[in-house]
Amino acid sequence: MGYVDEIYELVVNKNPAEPEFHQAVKEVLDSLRLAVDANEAVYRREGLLERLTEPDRQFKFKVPWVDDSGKVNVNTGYRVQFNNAIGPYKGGLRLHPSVNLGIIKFLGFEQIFKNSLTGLPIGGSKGGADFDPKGKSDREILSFCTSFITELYNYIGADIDVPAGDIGVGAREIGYMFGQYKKLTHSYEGVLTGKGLSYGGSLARKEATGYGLMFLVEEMLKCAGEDIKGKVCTVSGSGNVATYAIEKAHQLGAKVVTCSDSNGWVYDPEGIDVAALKQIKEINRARLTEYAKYRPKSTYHEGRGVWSIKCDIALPCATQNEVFLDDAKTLVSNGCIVLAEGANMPTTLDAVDYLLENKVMFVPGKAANAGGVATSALEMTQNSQRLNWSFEEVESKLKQIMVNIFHNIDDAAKRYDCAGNYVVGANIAGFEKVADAMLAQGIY
Ligand code: NDP
Ligand code: 2IT
Repeated sequence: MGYVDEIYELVVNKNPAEPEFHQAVKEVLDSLRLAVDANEAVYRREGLLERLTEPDRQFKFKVPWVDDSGKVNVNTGYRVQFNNAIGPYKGGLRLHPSVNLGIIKFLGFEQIFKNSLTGLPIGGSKGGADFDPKGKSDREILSFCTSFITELYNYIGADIDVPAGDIGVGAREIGYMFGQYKKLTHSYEGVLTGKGLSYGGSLARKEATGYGLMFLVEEMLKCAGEDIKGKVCTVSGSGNVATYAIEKAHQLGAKVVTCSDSNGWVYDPEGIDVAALKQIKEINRARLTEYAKYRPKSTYHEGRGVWSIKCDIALPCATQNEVFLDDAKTLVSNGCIVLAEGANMPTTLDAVDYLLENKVMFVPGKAANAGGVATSALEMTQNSQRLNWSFEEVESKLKQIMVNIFHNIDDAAKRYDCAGNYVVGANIAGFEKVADAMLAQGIY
């Protein structure tokens, strides 16, 4: 058995009941095959893949908090510090009832390669809790966030591990955590990113993941001799990534006709109204069922269905495993030419294979959604310098980073005779720098 197959088997045996973690590791290891084969003797001797697939450390902790009726509730918090070969640990926090250790590990593992692809000095980590923010009052969110960070603050720091947002965590949650961190440490440091603009946040961080996704897609299409202008896009999700992907897609002249939440989806043939979406999601914190009030020509459908709509470009921006093989078949038969992952691992492995076989330009999340964490790293730089850059300055740096990512993954794929396979390209390009840094730093 080859080295990568041995390591995959080891990971599955050591971490049973963590299917999302297995899936993420399988995707990476399968694409590293060629790069690993070329250096197998050294990598085996140095235990490189064993070290890469085992988190440096993982924390699991109790998060007691008080609801508005006065009752005490208890959730489970996690932080997995996966790898800091190229910089301090960096990665988001997810608050969703589905969160468990395996999900946090898959996200932390992906983050290693994503962060490497940004070209910036950040290692990989992820955290969160099985807390459901839906329907909670501001005071309940405050109670939860205060308790969560009161434990987590022991393990993080501006040069140690810098959390940020993910599903269920935006500027409100980051603000509550930052306030409590300050109180506990008597310090004012850039320990979290995605902060509000009045206390150290970066302009364009809120927009960065969705904008970055579209900058990468624009560049990829340009290199393929296509124009993003006039293309029809389908988007899933209606949170941070989805909203700003739609906004930038429209600015670039494409038209997005769908969005969704975990209950249902909207089809708006004239193009999603971003102002209405922001009002519903960011201000009212309401459900997409409200969208038709703003746009009478749109339709709302219960359940799943975004991928049944004919499109040129599919942009899953909700959560993991939301594009299945059947969806991939529908997308291909409808003439879709691009699927770029705004979310982390939204496409199942068999669906990815099908898209690649059918020559759809498929860009994995670790490349396509890296604009969020890249801009977090720019926020860290601004905090260290005690400076704030303008929106235009941050956005232009973000665009350059996404253009560079596309060319790096494209080149890496070509180097290994896999032109157009951006899964191979992204994994190899992300891996090379981390492997080099790990080997240079001895055994840890
Ligand atoms: P938000 O919480 O802002 O939005 C999440 C959206 O996805 C909501 O519309 C939500 O619907 C939907 N969703 C979440 N879970 C499910 C589910 N199990 N089934 C169906 N729909 C679901 O999160 P973000 O926009 O920040 O994150 C979206 C994705 O992008 C995630 O995969 C995240 O890891 C990834 N990502 C985020 C980055 C960031 O900077 N925020 C950076 C890079 C990647 P509902 O409201 O009904 O729950
Ligand atoms: O998945 C991700 O890259 C994020 N949720 C953003 C992480 C960050 O540190 O900005």
